[in-house]
Amino acid sequence: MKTLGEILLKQTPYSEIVMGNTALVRAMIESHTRVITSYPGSPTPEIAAAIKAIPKEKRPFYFEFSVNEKVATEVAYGAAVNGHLSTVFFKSVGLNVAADTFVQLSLMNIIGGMVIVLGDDPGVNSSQNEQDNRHYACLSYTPVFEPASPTEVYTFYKAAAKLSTDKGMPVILRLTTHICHAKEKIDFQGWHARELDKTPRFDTNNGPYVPIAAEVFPLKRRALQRLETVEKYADQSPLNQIFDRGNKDRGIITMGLPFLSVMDVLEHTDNKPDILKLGIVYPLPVKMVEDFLKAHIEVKIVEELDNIIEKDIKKLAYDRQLSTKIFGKMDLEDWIGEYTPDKVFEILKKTWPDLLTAMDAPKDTVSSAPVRPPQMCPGCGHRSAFHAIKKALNDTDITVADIGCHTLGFLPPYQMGDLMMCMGASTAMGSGLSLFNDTRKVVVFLGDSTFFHAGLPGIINALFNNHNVTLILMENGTTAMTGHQDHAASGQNFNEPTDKIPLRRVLEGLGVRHIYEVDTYQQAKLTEMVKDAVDINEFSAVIARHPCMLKFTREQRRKLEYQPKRVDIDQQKCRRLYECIRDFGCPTFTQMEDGRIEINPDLCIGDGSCVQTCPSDAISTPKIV
Ligand SMILES: Cc1ncc(C[n+]2csc(CCOP(=O)(O)OP(=O)(O)O)c2C)c(N)n1
Repeated sequence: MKTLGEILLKQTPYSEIVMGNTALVRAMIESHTRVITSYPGSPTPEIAAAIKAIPKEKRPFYFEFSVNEKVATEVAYGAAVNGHLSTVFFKSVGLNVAADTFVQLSLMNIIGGMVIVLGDDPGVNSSQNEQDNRHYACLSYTPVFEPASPTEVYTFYKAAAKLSTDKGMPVILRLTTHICHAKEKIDFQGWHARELDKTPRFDTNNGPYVPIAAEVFPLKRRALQRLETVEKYADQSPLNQIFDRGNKDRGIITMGLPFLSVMDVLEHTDNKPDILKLGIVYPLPVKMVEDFLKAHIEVKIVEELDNIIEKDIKKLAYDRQLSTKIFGKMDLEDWIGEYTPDKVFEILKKTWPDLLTAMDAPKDTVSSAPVRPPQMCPGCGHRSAFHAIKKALNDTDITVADIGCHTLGFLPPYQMGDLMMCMGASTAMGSGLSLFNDTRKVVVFLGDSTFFHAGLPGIINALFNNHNVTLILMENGTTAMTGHQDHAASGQNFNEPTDKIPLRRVLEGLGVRHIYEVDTYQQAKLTEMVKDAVDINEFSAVIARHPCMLKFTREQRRKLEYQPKRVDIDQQKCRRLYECIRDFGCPTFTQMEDGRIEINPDLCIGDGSCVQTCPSDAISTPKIV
């Protein structure tokens, strides 16, 4: 049996069932991509997991997790103007962080080529919003390729990399959650390793690379001209496809996941509409769209999230004075959520009530699945922290959450986190909340990965402008929420061990005068520290530390060092006060029908953080089972 790493490096053609995210890695290898960067975020982390499956010394490229998406984009750009085909990937909202750099890319002559892989998240499976990143493409004159299947992830990346290299311009490969995670049998082509050319090729003659003032107009002109050439390229490209059913009345224009849903819904329908499936969604293949409109009396645009293509197509029809009746989004609901088959069924029914019958309605396979509320894992240090911190605060105090596993502290029973925005925003929002506020303490939470990602400017601002905020740094040694990627305080980067950048020393270096530090399992101590910290009328910080227990136990299992442990309930001592479920809230505790509390043996990891929470001393110290 070959390992995934061996499969990805295979030189001869082969077929394999893989995820879209894995297919992307093979496409990057075949395209001779040399530098790949990222910051973790769903739905993209499995791209890095596939990269990790290739031993470092065998990787035909360099990969790093950078400290945030902006930095990742800059590293990839630097490599690309030095002649190396590069790629940066991150999640939807990552583009907001990268934007200041990203929007300049199209002005530049990116001699090596650069593909920006976006993991958009229609349906908000794991994001704080449902933003449609195609808006950024229009804003920055950057072409967008949008695959509809893992096979297309593979072929579209290769086409995007070629276009980018040929034209020296950035190209976006826009993936969405289910395209990243779907699996499919893909026929991969062969690949031959090339010697890595280490000659630095950066040359200012390929520039200018300094876009200021008067330099910008010619660069903008060139970006627009390039986009025009891509429009012509799109008209010829096999990535845009027509499914001709000989229907002169009705046509559908669609792309990506919605295309698959359309095909599903129409499977048994008579009189199927023709379909124009766009693979290049920006810029539009104008001639192809015009011909498609002319060939049909009515055309429906089935487009997930915003009505970007609808507007372009309606403008085109207006400019060319076409009489085709064009249906775009029809009500508010059409703007929201993933275009799964059931949704597309409703949308097509609204448009053409006679097209579909109840027989065509997709079977509901989702609503029968039990709902699982999000919660912290058994043994999570954040739970212990919130349990202790809650005791230090008044009900009127304001707590500001940030993004990470600790965000879940906003849920009952802790309810720590009255507001939340995006990565790194907690300290500065807390600063604002502290203004004209002498009575309600402001406590903000920040994870350690987020500290480096976008947390530091808010902290520096709070110090610089003397804001009265207590920062609680939830240090668990990893980027837990997205799958345990290392960060600058982990002592390890993606490729090798590295010096830790300790949070305490950074805070000291910034001049934080009041720093407390404690393991979150020491709940009484943490409560006292937080009380002290909020009583100081200036910026204070508490480092609330405990390793991520999910990562810890997984590593122990891998090293065959894991010894299953468990706590027990002494039913004689238990006074049924239920603090364990009501206030501490570890999912391990189960209340039985007769009122007893029992331990779920499948969940308990025997960390013992609960022992101190029982006023009846009924929870035993953990024992090996
Ligand atoms: C701009 C942006 N990039 C990436 C993400 C995905 N993401 C969600 S939480 C998180 C980091 C969490 O790590 P940390 O701050 O250490 O908190 P932990 O989950 O370990 O508690 C990331 C990268 C995001 N939401 N926004």
